[in-house]
Amino acid sequence: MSPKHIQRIRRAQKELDPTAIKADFPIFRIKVHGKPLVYLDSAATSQKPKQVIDAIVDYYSKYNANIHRGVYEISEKATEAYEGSREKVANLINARSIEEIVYTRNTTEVINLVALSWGNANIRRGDHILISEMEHHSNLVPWQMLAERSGAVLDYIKLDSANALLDIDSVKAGLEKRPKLVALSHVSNVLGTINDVDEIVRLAHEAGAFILIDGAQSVPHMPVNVSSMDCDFFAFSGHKMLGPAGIGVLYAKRPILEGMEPVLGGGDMIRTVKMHSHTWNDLPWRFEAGTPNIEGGIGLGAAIDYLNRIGMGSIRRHEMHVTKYALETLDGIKGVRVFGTRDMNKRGGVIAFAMDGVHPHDIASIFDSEGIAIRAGQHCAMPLVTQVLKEDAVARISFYIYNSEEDVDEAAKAIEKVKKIFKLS
Ligand code: 7TS
Repeated sequence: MSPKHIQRIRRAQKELDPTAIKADFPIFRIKVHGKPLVYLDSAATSQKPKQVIDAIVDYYSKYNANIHRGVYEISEKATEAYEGSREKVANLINARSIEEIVYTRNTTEVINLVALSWGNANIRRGDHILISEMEHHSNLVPWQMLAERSGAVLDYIKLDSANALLDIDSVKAGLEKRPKLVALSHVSNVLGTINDVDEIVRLAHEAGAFILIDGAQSVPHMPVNVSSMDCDFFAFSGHKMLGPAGIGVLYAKRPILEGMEPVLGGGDMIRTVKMHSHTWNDLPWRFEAGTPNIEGGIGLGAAIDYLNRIGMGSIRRHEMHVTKYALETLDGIKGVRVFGTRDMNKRGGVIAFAMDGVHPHDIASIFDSEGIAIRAGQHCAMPLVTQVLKEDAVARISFYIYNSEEDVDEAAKAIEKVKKIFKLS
C-alpha cells in the first residue's frame, strides 16, 4: 500500500471521506439521463457497497444450503454466517444476547408482529395506545388495526407550534391516560426530528406503559444502545443500512419475548411436534417459522461490518455536517420552505421542503432530469403531511455516508432549474 493510500484510509477513518466511500458502491458508476447519479433518497432505501453484494454472491456461489438442519459442510457454513449476523446485530445495538434479536422481513413486519402477538394478548377494550403525529404508516396502521379489533383507544402526541419537535406537554398529557403501550419513531422520516427517546422511555415506564421505538431511520445513521435506552421493543430494517431488502430486526427484552406467542407456525419454530400438539423452539427462533431470508441475514452482517469499519459516530458527524450545509443552502433560496428544526442536535439527515406554485412531483421530475433521485409525496406519513403540515405533498432529500456538499450544490442547481421552468422569482 502506498503512503498516499494509507493516508487516505487514515483520513477516511478520522473524518468520513464520501468520495472514498462512493468508490465502494457500483451504482455510482451508472449514468441517469446521461448524468452521474446523485442519490438523495436513502431514507427510502440505501445503496449497497460491493462488500455486501459480494457477500450475497459468495453465499449463492460457494455455500448455498438451507440452515439449521444440514449436517454437511456448506449447510453448517450457511448457518454460521446467518447466525453470526445475528450476533453482529446484537452488538451493533448493544442487546444483551442473540435471544433478543428476532429476524423479520422489515420494520413493518416487526411492528405487526408485536401488535398481533403482544398486542392481542395485552390490549383490551378501553385501553389506551399512545403514538405520535409524526409516525410512518407502519407504526400507525398496525395500532389502528389493534385498536379496531380490541376496542382500545388510539391517542396522539402532538407536535410543537413549529411542527418540528414533539410537544413535551402533549407527551405528558398522553401518559396521564396511563396507556398500555407507547409506540414512537426514533427519527422522523419526513421532518428528520430525533426524538428524545431516553427521556420518553423513562416517562412511559413511570406511567406503567410498555414502549416500542421505531428505529428504521436511526440505526443506519447514529450509535444506538437499546440497553441504556431501556425500550421494551425496537424495530429496524436492513435495507436502509446498506443491507439487502427483506430482512428486518425486532429487538425485545428477553422476559417480554418469553411471554409472547408466535404468530406463525411451521418448521424451525418448534422443538417437538405430535399429532395434536407441539412445543416451541427457544428464543429467538420461536418467532421465525419456515426457511428465513438467508442471503438477507448474511448481507446484513456484511453491511454491519462495513458500517463498523467507518464507525457510527463518524457517520452521525458526517451527516450533521452535510445536513447543516444543506439547511443553510435551502434556507438561502427564495421560494423554498423547509420543514423541521434547524437544531442539528435534534435532527438527522432528512430534509422535507416545498415550493409555492410547484407540485413536489414536478420538483422530483426536474431533479430526475438532472440525474438526482429524491422522493416526493406523503412519505407514508399521510396524517403528518396532510393534517399537521397541511400540505398535499412535500419533496424530500435524505443523506447517507456517500453524500457530500457537492450533492447539495447539485440539488440547489436543480431547484434553480425548477424556478426557471415555473417562472418563479
Ligand atoms: N418507520 C420509519 C420511520 C420509516 O422511515 C420506514 C420506511 C418504515 C418504518 C418502514 O420500513 P420498511 O422497511 O418496513 O418499509 N420509510 C420509507 C420512506 O421514508 N420512504 O420509503 C420508505
